Amino acid sequence: MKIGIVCYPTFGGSGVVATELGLALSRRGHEVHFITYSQPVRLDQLSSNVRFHEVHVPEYPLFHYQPYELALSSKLVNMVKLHGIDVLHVHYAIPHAYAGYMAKKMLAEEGIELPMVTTLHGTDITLVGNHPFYKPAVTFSINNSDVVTSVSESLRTDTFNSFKIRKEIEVIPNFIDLTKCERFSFTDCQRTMMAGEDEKIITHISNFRKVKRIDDVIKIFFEIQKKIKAKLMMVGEGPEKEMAENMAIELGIGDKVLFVGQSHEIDKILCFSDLFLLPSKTESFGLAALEAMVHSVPVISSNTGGLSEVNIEGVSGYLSDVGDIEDMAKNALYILSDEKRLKEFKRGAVRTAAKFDINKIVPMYEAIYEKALKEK
Ligand code: GMT
Repeated sequence: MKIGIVCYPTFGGSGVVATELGLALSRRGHEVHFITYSQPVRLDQLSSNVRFHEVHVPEYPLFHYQPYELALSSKLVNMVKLHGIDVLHVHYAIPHAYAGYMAKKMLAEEGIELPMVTTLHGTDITLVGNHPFYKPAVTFSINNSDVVTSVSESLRTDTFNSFKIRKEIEVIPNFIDLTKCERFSFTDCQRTMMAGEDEKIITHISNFRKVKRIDDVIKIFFEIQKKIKAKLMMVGEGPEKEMAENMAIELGIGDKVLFVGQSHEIDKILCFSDLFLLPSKTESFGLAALEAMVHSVPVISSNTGGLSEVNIEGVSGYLSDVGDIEDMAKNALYILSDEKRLKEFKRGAVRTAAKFDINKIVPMYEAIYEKALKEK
């Protein structure tokens, strides 16, 4: 099959899922075309089955806002015609589902039927998409997609609760390559670069937006380090980073909190981590938690959105109410303060991650594409 994938190319979860999916599909023999404004960050494997088409938005003095959707839909039309793309898969409703729908309509005028699958990822429904300025367009583009999927049961429910949706939404959870750890040599870990032998390493990875409650990450760690020797690794960039850096210094733990910025070495960082913190306000799935779990890192998270579908209470970690720093710190200390218990949770984390095996989930997308093609 020839599959066109539209996504955000940045470090965000939806872009990571879209890229990993495209790469997996290409390994299964499909021809995959990524269409977006710059090369997706995880698109690092050369293959004749994978192409990247960059969307350019020419500057024009009259434009206050550059019309990206227009450029994207035109690029989609051109690429579908040039490469004979069979099916379009757009990730994150805004503005991709809208641009995809326009491309579909333009192609239909020329007698080309292009089925479109839309995958809802999170804030396109729970935050941004819900804003009255976007809501009618998001509702319209979901209802006019040929197939709609969501990454968790919770997101599916949120979508039906917040929008007037006439379509069925199929849940296809995010996935992980379970061989990641086998392929990654643990001798490369270099834990000693980051912390002393007697220190535990606690990690948080995100794009440091308000929704991630970065201040809670610092506060939880502040409580933990009062009782055990530990370092906190803060991985990522975003609007809340400076606030967190100041907070760590004000709390007198500046030397224990390492802000490492955006990293291409997530596997290495997780390999030497003992615990992962994800106290988000909302989280439709929590891909970062799953990535931690596959590396045997237990997760302390909030119990919001789809997190309870990923992080299993008492097995892969613990879940607390949003903002309950005391409970999160208590649970973290319970796991970290006993080596035997920590090992059990590490095993529980990998076992839980196995449910999201890439080899089980990618065929679900293939089945969806087949269905969309049959209905065309
Ligand atoms: O960062 C992104 O690209 C999207 C982002 C968001 O804000 O919607 O992440 C969402 O999609 C990820 C991949 O499916 C999920 O793992 C995240 O839980 C979800 N983020 C939120 O719901 C806050």
